[in-house]
Amino acid sequence: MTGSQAKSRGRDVAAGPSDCDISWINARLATMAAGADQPYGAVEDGLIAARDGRILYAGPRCEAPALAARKTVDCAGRWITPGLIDCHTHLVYGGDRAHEFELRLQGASYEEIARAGGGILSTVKATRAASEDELFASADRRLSALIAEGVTTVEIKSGYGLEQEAELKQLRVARRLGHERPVTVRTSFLGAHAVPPEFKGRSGDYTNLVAGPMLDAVAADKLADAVDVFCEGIAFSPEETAQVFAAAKAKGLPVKIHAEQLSNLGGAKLAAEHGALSADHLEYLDESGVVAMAKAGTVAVILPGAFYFLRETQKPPVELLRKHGVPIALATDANPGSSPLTSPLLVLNMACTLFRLTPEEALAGLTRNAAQALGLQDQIGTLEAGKACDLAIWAIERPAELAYRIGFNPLHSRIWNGQ
Ligand code: DI6
Ligand code: FE
Repeated sequence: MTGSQAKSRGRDVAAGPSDCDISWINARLATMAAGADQPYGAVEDGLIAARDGRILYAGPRCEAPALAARKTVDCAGRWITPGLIDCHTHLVYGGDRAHEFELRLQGASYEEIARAGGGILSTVKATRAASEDELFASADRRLSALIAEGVTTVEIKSGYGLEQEAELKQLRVARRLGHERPVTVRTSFLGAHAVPPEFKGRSGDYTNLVAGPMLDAVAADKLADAVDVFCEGIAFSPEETAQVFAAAKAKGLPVKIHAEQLSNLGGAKLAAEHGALSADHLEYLDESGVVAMAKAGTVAVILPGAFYFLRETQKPPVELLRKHGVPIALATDANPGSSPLTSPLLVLNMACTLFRLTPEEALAGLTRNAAQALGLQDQIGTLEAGKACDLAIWAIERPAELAYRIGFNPLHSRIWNGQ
C-alpha cells in the first residue's frame, strides 16, 4: 500500500533501511482500538512490527508497509491482545487475613471486623513490622501470578503503612518491583486508606499529616504517580478527601478515589470535580455521580473480586455507565482483606457473570480503559502504532474465551516493551 493510504488509516510508518527489530506474523489481532469497525478491533491475518520497544505497525498483513525485520515470529494463528493492565492493586503488604475470612464465615461482617481494629489495621501492623526485603519477596510472588496471565502494567497502592516511613517503604518496594521485573509499575499514594490506631477519634489530625508532611515526603522522593483516598464511612469523609485532593493538585499529582463501595457519600462526584483519573468500586454510585464522571472523563473502575469476596449484593450501575458513555475499567484490587485475587482472567469472567459486561467490554476494561484509568492512554492499552509493544499472545480460537473459561490460562507468551 502507499504511504498516504497507510496514513489515512492512522498507521503511518516511516519505512527505512533497517526497519524493525521484530515482527509477529500469521496472528489474529484484537487491537482493542477505540471506534474500530470490528468487535475487539479484530484483524484476521494480522501483523505487528516493533522497533525500540514501540509498535511501528499493527494491522492487516496485506496493508503492511514492506519492513525488513531482524527477527520474525510466526504466531500460527494465535490471538494477540494488548498486554493486560491491572489498574488497581494493593500488591505490597505484610501478613495475610485468612483468619478474618474464617470470622466472616462465622457471621462477622467486613465493617464489624474493621471497626473492632481488625481489617485494614491488622494488615497495617504486619506491614509496619515487615522489612523492605520481606515485603518485596511476598509482593513479587503475587506479581508473578499477574505476569503469568499476561499483565504488562500494574498499578500498586500504598495504604498499609499509615505513617510516613512505612508508606514510603511500601512505595519503594513497588518501584523496585518495576525495576526488577519485566512489567511497568505505576504507584499511588493511599495514605488516606484508614485512620491509624494512634489517631483514633482524630481523623482530622491524621488527614493534615497525609495532606502535609507525608505527601511532601512522597513527592520529594518521586515515589507516587497518583494520589488515592478511601472515601467511606469507615475511612475518610468527603471533606477530608477534598483536602487530600487539593494537596495532591498543588504537587501536580493526579487523583483517584475508592468511592461508593459500601455506601453513597458522593465521593465519585467529588473526585470527578477534581478531574480524577478514575473512581473505583462504585457499587452505590447514583446517576448524578455517573453524569459528573462522564463530564470529567473520569474512568469507572469496577472490582468484581471485592464484590464477590465480600458477598455484596448491590451491583455497580453498569447500565448507567453505558448510557452516559463512562469508560469502564476492571482490576483485581489484589489485597489481603476484600479481594485476595491475583487472576486477571478470573476478573474478566466475574465481570461478565456478576456484572453482565460483555466479554468485549471486559477485555476493554483490562486494556484500553485501564490505560486511561492510569492516564497512560497514549502509551499503552491498544495495539496501535506509536504505543509500547506490550503484547499478550494467547492459544485461543476467539477472544471471548479469555472471559469464558474459569481457572484455565491459555497464555502462550507475553511481550513487554518489545521483548
Ligand atoms: N477498599 C477495598 O476493597 C480495600 N481497600 C479499600 O479501600 C480493602 C483493603 C483491606 O481490607 O485490606
Ligand atoms: Fe482497593
